[in-house]
Amino acid sequence: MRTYLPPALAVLITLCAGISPPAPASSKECRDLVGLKLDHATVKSAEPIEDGVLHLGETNHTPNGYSGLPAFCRVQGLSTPVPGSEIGFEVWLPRAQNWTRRMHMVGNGAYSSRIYYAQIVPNEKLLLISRAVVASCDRLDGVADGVINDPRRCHFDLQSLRCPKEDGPSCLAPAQIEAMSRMYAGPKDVRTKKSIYTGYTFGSEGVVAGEEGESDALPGWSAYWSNPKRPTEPQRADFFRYWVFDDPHWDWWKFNWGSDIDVIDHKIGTVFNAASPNLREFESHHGKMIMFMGWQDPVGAADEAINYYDAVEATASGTSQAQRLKQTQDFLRLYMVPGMAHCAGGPGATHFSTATRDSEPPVSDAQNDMAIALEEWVEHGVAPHRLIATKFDKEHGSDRHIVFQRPLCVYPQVARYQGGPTNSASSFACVEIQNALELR
Ligand SMILES: [Ca+2]
Repeated sequence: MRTYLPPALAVLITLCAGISPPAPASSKECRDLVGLKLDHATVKSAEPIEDGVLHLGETNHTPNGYSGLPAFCRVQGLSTPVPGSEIGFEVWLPRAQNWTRRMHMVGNGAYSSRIYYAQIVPNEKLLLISRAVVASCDRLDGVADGVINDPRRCHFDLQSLRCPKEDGPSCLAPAQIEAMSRMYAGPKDVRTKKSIYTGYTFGSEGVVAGEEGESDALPGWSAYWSNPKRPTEPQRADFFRYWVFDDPHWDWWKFNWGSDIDVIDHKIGTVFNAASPNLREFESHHGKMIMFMGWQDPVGAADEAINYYDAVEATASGTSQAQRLKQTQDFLRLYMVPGMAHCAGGPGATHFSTATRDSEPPVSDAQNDMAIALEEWVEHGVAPHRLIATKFDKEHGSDRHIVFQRPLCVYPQVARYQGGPTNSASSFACVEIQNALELR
């Protein structure tokens, strides 16, 4: 019996030999885990979920509950590996006889180390820009579906939205154009002019999930780079205020895009940065990894996934680029997902994995479910190739319907429309980008 578990909890780990206690067989054994002796960790609660129905209550969880789960023991605890630490965790333990001997982990959203612009561009204008960008670049891929298949080919001219005279609701003032341009370009070190982080893609500004006038389900930059509760400062200024500079009176306006970057790297970079392209130890243990990234991600810039993948490839020993690509693809494959925002959602086909939130596919097999594709790769040596992603008319519910499907292609391949019904993945091929000109 499969014990795949739904996403959306902060940390979710099914049983793993070596790091977890034996799976409980009864409700009493489950509850008794509260007294379990662990090094540097305490089990705060252990609740048997016998009927497979989990209520998460009136919280920010979406949805606020799950049903149809296998019986399991829900364990919540606190880990304190070093003095002063306080790391909450949750473990779902399946019945021992049902355990597949697979571990499934879900991490919570990382604390991003980025300074961002003040709300110089109002939220409604971000949507205005996104709509204009999509209108400009949607058809570059041959299909008018509200999705920019490859934003690298989109070169929207912000000046086309420039206000003829004074600032207004349907145009951009010069300062707003300047702010937007900087977001697309990414921050540079003021001393060396070198890139600190890649820029954001066209289409990530305000993720447009509906027609104009309808409510847009996803906020884009407005949820991450500006703070609706404190509009005079960026969303995560407290990260720098307390974690980096340890100063409640720290003034984010005085951030220095040079020396302060050094302070960040020195003080917390060694703890927070997960950017090393050296995966040789992982590879040597026959590890397999699938990465995916939404092309419209407003949190992490989409190109950063490609940059990381390319950096890993550059560490391969092959003497030709083709050799290095093959060596890398033997254990690491990247899928760029058109029209997807941060990990899920967006105007594109974004349902392709039970291993992440809001992405449950319509079919449970290795072509529709990236999690199963990974299992096939690890357990049977069958590497994933073209996968299928699905766009539903709504995110949840048994009455949802498929709107269209698209192939997900192994980077550096991209999907290309070949003709035929545009709602069918079979109308698209995964092709190589012939040369850099195609990206212009
Ligand atoms: Ca399109």
